[in-house]
Amino acid sequence: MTTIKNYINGDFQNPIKGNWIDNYNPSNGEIYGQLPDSTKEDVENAYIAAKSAFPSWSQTSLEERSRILIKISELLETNLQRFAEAESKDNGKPVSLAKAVDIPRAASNFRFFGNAITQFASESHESIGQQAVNYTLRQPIGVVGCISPWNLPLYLFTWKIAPALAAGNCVVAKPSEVTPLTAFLLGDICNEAGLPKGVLNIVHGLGESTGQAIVEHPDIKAISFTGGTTTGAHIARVAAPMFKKLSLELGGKNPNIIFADCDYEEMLSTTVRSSFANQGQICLCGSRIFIEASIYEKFKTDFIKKVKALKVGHPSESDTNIGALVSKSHLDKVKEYIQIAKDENGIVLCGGNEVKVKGYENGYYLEPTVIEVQSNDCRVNQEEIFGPVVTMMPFQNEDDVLKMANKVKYGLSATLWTNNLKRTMHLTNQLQAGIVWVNTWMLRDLRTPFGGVKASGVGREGGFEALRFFTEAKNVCIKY
Ligand code: TXE
Repeated sequence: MTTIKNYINGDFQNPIKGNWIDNYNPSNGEIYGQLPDSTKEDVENAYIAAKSAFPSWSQTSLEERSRILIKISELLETNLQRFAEAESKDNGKPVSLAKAVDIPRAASNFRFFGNAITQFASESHESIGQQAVNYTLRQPIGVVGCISPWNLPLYLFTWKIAPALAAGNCVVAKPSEVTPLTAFLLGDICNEAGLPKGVLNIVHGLGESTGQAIVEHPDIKAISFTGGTTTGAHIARVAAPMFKKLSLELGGKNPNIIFADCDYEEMLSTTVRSSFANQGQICLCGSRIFIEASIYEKFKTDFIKKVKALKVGHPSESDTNIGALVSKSHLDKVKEYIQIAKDENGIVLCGGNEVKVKGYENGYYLEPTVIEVQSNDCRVNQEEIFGPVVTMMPFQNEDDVLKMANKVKYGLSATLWTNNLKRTMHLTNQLQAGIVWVNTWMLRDLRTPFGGVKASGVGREGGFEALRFFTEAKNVCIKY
């Protein structure tokens, strides 16, 4: 059994009240360990450690901060296999995916912000004729809270922690209680890299107790959250009256718009990936596919053939394309949406069934599922399913598809397949999203702003946007 502990002030600690939560392995449905059911007392201890470490860390030179963050990055790379296996065991994703994406990106997050902080500058303004000069200080906030979800556990956990630390803050962080393992393993890496005690503190537990305690803590001045829209709205209600800085990266229901003039084979292979990568548990997945009517039947035939060739299997198998969903409750939620689609006259073109993987019959496996829908207004086109399920329907022209793409409460990302420049400029300008990919998907440059509009959240992560979020700007005006 793997016992996960809180990482507070550089040490591993049991929850003060002595309560624990079972930790499941999605690939076989078995309990493989436990994690702390931390309370506000544990959060207070983490806050005290962070507060004590802040004066020194905030005055640590940029070169030293950079050195330590890059060292963490290097240690994650050295421990790639161990972290990838841990991530897969906790989340159900294929080890191959964790090795290729999750852990390398966690390492990149630390390396990127270890470098970015040495280039992060602010501006000055000379008040001509006033004998005055202004300069802007961008000072660290103090103790900040980072709360992350279960779909890309270490990837998203470090996407918040790295800029927070780089900017000179100290952190109280909570990973999802569903996937705590790699966050737990990160503690040793931080100690080995020489991160001073108390600069990063990781408290495990449930959202409504441990997470809530972080959000409502009066002296944790900023909250960076990634997770569901409902939870994001709740956090905003708690934090807003406390005037905390908030970064909310929430859900998505992203359109994948395919015109007949696209590079067809590139589009087809990428669309399989954008539909089912990570079992469809990425808020950036293109879960609503819109195909120009002239190629609709051809696409339907070709796409279904490729989807049927995907292998649902144990995450440890090198040829597994689709691993286990993250939990029994999530599997049931996704299955419920497939039933809703049928009730709304959707046609399940392929998939839709649970899979019993030999030897792992209690694991949470589901076939990749494609549903042909009659209207964009149906529930499976309006609500986030967050599983290996996509819908598809034809469109007649640009105006038709733009209306449908934007007619949803979310606005995170969009994908557009066309070689027509005028169409590209028009649609990318009009799509209601924070990220628009043209003739690609999930191509990420960490310098770019990351986040959504509407119900997909508030604020942007990435690049200098993240460093601005984790600092307070102060204008100093000197008359001479
Ligand atoms: O979210 P939850 P999940 C979205 C994705 C999906 C969801 C999946 O689209 O909707 O997140 O993640 C903690 N106070 N994105 O189900 O339940 C909880 O313990 C404080 C969008 O995990 O919101 C966990 O650590 N914290 C994103 C975290 O919040 C609370 C990418 C998320 O849990 C809390 C990834 C509370 N009251 C997923 N309740 C993007 N846009 O990048 C829960 N938590």
